[in-house]
Amino acid sequence: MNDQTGYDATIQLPEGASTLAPHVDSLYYDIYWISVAFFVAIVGCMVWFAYRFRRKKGVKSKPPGHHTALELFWTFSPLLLLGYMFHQGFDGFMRMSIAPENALNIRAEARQWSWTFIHPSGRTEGEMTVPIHRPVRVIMSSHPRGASSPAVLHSFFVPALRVKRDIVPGMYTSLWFEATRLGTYDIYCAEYCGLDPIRGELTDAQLHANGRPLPSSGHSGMLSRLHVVSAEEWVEFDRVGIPARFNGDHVAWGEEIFGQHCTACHVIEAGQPATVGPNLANVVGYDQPLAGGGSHMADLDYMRESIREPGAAIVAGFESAAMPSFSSLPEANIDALIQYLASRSDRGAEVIAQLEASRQE
Ligand code: HEC
Ligand SMILES: [Cu+2]
Repeated sequence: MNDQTGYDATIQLPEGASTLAPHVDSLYYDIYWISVAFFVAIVGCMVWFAYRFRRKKGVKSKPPGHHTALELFWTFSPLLLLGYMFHQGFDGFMRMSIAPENALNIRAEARQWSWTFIHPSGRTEGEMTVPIHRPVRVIMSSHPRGASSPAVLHSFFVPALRVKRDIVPGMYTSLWFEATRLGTYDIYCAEYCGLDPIRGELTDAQLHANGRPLPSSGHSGMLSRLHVVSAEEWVEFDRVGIPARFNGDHVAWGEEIFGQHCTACHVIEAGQPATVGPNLANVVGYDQPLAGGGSHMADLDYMRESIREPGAAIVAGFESAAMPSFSSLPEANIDALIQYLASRSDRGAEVIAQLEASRQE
């Protein structure tokens, strides 16, 4: 699954490392060659006319009048070309804007003059790491650095991915991409976001290191890197262990996660009436009646699916309410949740054994 379809840099463009890159590049080259054709045609005619109709002794100029058909032709025929460019550009813009449903969510926080990336497990780094061949949605926001530095306009730009979008104070913006090539790529801020007033007092060593500007040099130092890694390295990178305070107790950890995300809609007390969603006591290990007839055993797969993709199987009697997807929770958190739910079921022992076994591997 790690076959790389990205490509090297050319004289004109940086390396292409995302599924969007071929689309952007082909449009770029189309526009480039259209421009070359017009340049040759227009400058060619100009040079030829300058020579052909140059001033000659004894020849008086006879300025021509209108040629309506010709004028209509050169006014309206470029519309076709412009229409093509607009269509292709808009198509690419829409592709970049609408992330697939199963995208990983990574938060990007911009400050004067640094980047913070919060990965799905909560792992927070100054550089971004993503798995190859997985759609990733970047959810971006601007933040004040401190009392003296407000939230300002920035722009997230990764040339190798061909994605760029502004980060506007007071709102979230997002884009998505799917990396197609392993490696490390530059991340820039592409919106001038200010210069530190103390800059004049800094020495060169405080402004640059290893040939790169440092954050102290202001906007131009607002640099970071994107690491595209294999699926295996990604699992290693974004692993979330059980927090130390639970001392290995997955049920207690699951109960905490349940309290954070689920109690708004679910009770988990046998005999209590259901609220928005079903009462989750005695669910694991029991057959669940489904909307539209039939039923499904609440085994480990069913439980994982119910939390990641609640729309896939709707519980009978709850057709009118919808549960949001929790697919952005890390796998370890979802498994802890399920272990907690299994501990609240008379028939949960088998699922608990499966979960414990899967952690041994
Ligand atoms: C906004 C309300 C809401 C929240 C929040 C919510 N759920 Fe649900 N849940 C529902 C509804 C409604 C259903 C029934 C419809 C369906 O099956 O999708 C449901 C169904 C389920 C089912 C299937 C139950 C069965 O009897 O088969 C499970 C398991 C579940 N939720 C677990 C969770 C967990 C775990 C969380 C917290 C991470 C959670 N839910 C958060 C509303 C919610
Ligand atoms: Cu910036």
